[in-house]
Amino acid sequence: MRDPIVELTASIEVFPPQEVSTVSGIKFHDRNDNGQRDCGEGGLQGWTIELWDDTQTTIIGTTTTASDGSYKCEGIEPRKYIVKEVLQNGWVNITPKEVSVEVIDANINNVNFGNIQRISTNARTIGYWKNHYFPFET
Ligand SMILES: [Ca+2]
Repeated sequence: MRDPIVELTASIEVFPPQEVSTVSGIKFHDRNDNGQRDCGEGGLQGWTIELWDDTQTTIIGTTTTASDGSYKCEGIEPRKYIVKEVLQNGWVNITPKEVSVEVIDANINNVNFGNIQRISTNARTIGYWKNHYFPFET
């Protein structure tokens, strides 16, 4: 074997691509006040959904629900987030207003928010009374 005339060496650093993911869900009118989306419970359009960092000091972004109530926060980096709904006047949240999610290497779906409409301070929708039997429950 011959000796090389010139010996070349090189190093290449390869970084993994920055993973980006999606957090999505549905905002729906929880007409029967059970915290779940049932048949016939439509989406709520035009509601603001906020994406915060997990310390809730920095807002990462906002989006608005579409006509079917869906929303999607795309292109986010892996970390923990808080997803919040912004309540509108006359509505009350049935599901938690804030949901903590940890994006690792996959999309997070089904971060859903259910709301009912209040007619007055103590009023509930007809659906509420189908599921709650006064005076046995408070
Ligand atoms: Ca429901």
